[in-house]
Amino acid sequence: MNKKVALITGVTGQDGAYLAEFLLDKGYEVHGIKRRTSLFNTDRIDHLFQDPHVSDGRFVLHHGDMTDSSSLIRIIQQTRPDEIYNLAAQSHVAVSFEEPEYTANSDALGALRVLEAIRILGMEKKTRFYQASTSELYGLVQETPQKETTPFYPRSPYAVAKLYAYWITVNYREAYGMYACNGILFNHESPIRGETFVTRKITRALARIKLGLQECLYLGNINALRDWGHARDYVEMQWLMLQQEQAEDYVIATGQQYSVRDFVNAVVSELGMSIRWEGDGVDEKGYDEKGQCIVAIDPRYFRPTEVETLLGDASKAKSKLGWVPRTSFVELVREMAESDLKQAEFDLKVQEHGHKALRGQG
Ligand code: NDP
Ligand code: GDR
Repeated sequence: MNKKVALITGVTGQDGAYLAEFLLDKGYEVHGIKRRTSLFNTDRIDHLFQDPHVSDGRFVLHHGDMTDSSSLIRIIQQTRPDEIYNLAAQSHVAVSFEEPEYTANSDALGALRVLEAIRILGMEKKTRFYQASTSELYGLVQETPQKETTPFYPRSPYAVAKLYAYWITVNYREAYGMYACNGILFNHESPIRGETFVTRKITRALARIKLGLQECLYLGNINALRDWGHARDYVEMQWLMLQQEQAEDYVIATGQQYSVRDFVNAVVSELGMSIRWEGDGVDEKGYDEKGQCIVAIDPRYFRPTEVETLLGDASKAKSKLGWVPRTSFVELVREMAESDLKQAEFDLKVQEHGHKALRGQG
């Protein structure tokens, strides 16, 4: 049997890296789209790359951009994928308030461009399409927990753009009989999560504070509640959704909810530190055992409209796909904290001895 071909947009991101690894393990030929940047942006996938000069590599990268139809059409025409995973997006909710038009272009129209490319190339019956939809669609929640039938109420330019992408995916499925589906994924994290999302910001900063590399961590709304899972578990479901007889949309979540403050407390305890919270609202602060302020609120991180609470009900994925999340909240926190502590130890050595002193230390 010929090996299956997958194309991943957003392959350089957190999910793209885990998904590429997962599909390569399954024997796929994997193509990824990366955009041109002035510095390398492939750190997360460098270990998967094989030099085309020395192997016939099953992992191939192409330059393209979600805002550029012609590049998308060319890549899909060249690679003729059996499965497309549309993960590329300006994925930061707070940034979407600063760059709403660009966010709509890449996140909403980007999905349309990929779907149209499949149609223009006459590949509607060959190519299956996965859209990275999000729990942010629920925004101002209308029902708890949230499931596939819960009404949407987006609260940011990011979520509004993703709402368009959600519905255009449904529309192409219904209008053209395409196998196209939405994974409505709740927050998922990992040691390779972007450093400005709250979980990674916390593990990175607290590890640095522990080693004396940083004094304080500034956060926004620490009362926000989220349903946090592990990215490694969630990409398996992205693949499973494309292996069914019929294309359908699925919620993926752990069904457990914690606040940002709970996440801070869990990381503090994982790192063997302690924290004492004092004060209210913007004046609330967290102190360590020596009385040093290690967490404070900076209102600059508040969002014009906030999503206060999200909690998912993944019963449909459990019963129809047999999917269950494997990693617990505590295990997720531990993996992220350990990884950032190692990085902080490395940074400390460099600060104390310079790069030369590290030579030969591996
Ligand atoms: P990341 O921000 O880590 O990765 C986003 C990827 O999209 C990166 O590879 C980025 O490239 C790429 N990208 C951004 N803009 C463009 C563009 N204009 N053209 C081409 N590529 C572009 O996100 P995640 O991996 O965390 O998330 C993957 C997808 O899932 C996103 O669509 C996100 O919105 C969605 N999602 C994520 C959830 C989560 O909790 N992680 C939950 C629900 C949905 P570069 O590396 O160059 O920046
Ligand atoms: P989110 O993730 O907006 O849910 O979107 P993020 O980690 O950015 O925020 C989660 C919650 O934490 C609060 N918060 C802070 N957030 C950040 N980034 N920085 C802070 O300093 C801070 N302090 C408090 C936020 O206000 C929010 O309530 C993520 C992205 O991956 C999306 O692409 C994805 O669709 C959703 O998850 C599901």
